Amino acid sequence: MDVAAGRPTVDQPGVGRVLVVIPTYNEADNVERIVTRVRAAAPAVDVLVADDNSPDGTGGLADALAGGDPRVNVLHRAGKEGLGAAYLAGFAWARERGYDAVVEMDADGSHAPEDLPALLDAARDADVVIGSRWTRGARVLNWPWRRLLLSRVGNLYARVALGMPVSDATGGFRVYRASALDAIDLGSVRSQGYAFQVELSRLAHRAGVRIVEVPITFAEREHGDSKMSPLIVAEALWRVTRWGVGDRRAALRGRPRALARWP
Ligand SMILES: Nc1nc2c(ncn2[C@@H]2O[C@H](COP(=O)(O)OP(=O)(O)OP(=O)(O)O)[C@@H](O)[C@H]2O)c(=O)[nH]1
Ligand SMILES: [Mg+2]
Repeated sequence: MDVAAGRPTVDQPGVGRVLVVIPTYNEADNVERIVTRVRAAAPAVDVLVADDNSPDGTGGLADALAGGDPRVNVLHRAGKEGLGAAYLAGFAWARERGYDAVVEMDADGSHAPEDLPALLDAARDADVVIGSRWTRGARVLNWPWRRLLLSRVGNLYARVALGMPVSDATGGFRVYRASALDAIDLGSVRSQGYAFQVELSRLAHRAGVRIVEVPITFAEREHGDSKMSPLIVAEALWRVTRWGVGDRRAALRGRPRALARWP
């Protein structure tokens, strides 16, 4: 029994209580569809829509969904602060209520709720599960070649620059168990867009928690507008470069002086 909310809870086997956090900004065409699909695909999870006061009324639509389903909740935020801030607020909401795992998922249908059971299954033996577009068995549907290229090149760069064995560090369909959130200093996270996903991958990797990747079927959004912008790409490029250079400097500082002059 969830004592705080006065309602029964059913746990996800091997994982516990799971909260799916769905950040939204102007997703009125998508919010009902995605929440309904999540609840059908994974009946044992709770949902939190983290809305940044969307001008198109997404928050009100989410409230209506919450009114009809005790497992659906809404976090109303004052204004648009970016994906990273919305997720951090959602994670804090989950931790305050004792959830055992949080799931990150976009509202636009790019992440299929039907893949959620496979991710949660993998979470039985992992601290972080990344739904990957770039591991064997994954599919990417209807993405223009420019987006495919950006994602492939961006992930390759992140992998090499940061030395992380992760094929989809920018992907935003993930499970973090409480063990992972405890190991990561979330208060230090400053990234907003794609960089947020890379930063959390990096922090999880550095913390030494178990990260596994599960292939997903990723599809281009069908309704509503993308919030992706050149600024978001630039932020990721800048931060990954800075982290990569910082890591190399730190590694050199750890070496004998003579060697340090010859990187
Ligand atoms: N709360 C909140 N959600 C956001 C913000 N920016 C984006 N989102 C949500 O984050 C998710 C991903 O945003 P998208 O616009 O789909 O960005 P993307 O998936 O990187 O780009 P596309 O592949 O072009 O769709 C969606 O559910 C958005 O509504 C924000 O500032 N605040
Ligand atoms: Mg999207």
